[in-house]
Amino acid sequence: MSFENFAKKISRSLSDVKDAPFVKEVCKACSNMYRLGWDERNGGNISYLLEEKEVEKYLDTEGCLREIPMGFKANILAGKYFLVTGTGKYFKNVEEDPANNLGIIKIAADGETAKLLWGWEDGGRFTSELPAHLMSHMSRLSADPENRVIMHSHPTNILAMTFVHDLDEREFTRSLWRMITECMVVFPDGVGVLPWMLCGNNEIGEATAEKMKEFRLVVWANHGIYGAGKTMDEAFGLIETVEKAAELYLKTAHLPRVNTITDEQLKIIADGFHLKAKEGWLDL
Ligand code: 2HA
Ligand code: ZN
Repeated sequence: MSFENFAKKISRSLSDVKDAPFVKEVCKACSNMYRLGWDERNGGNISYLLEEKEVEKYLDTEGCLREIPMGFKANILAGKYFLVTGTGKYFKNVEEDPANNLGIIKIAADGETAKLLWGWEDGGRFTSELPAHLMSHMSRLSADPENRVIMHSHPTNILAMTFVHDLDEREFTRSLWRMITECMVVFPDGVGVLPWMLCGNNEIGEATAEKMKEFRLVVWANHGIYGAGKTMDEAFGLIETVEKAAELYLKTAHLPRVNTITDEQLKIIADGFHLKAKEGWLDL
């Protein structure tokens, strides 16, 4: 830290960012996701859009520990702050060591450089999936200005389902909706599905962001899922619900189907909760 920044920190008596509620939320989410078996080794990543008024309680928002090129342009995010998990970092370790496993970045005015304000103290950098995250933030913000969280992970049953189910997103969603009555309530807008693609590059980022204009959930076949939300709970809860539905699908897919939730009943659920099922996705 430069003398100037140090002086500012003293004069404004900034609190320790490790105690910030947004850092604690990400730590807790990573631990929960690890315990649920969704994030083996370095699998999974989270990005959390922070407000300046939250960040400035803890950090000098004009400071910069390092500049890290992003390799893509995110102009409309210039000046925005994100708490992001690091590349190669294990979710199981985040809670005990947030300063090495997480980072807080500010997107520079050029829209293609990340200014590191805190974290990755061992010299690390943001997740390899930053393109998919920031491009998805741009898409979700255009659909919902209050969106703040993008979350990626590898839940076992969702992944397994992509090996045995048609990847048509209408059919995939309908199979999930039928598994738990709550599914229609939680994701009436459905689930987008991408075919297998190489991860960690701008191409899959662009494809994910295109789906995120329409969906808060995007399945990556044979890889995992992305969830978006206004809060950590919303993004987590969406993935959790799809994962449970996928588990039920796999537990019953090979058995004779004696009962089901019909399309008429799916419509009754949507109407009952004043929600609208994705246009044209119910056969009525
Ligand atoms: O960060 O999950 O998709 C590890 C991954 C890549
Ligand atoms: Zn992944």
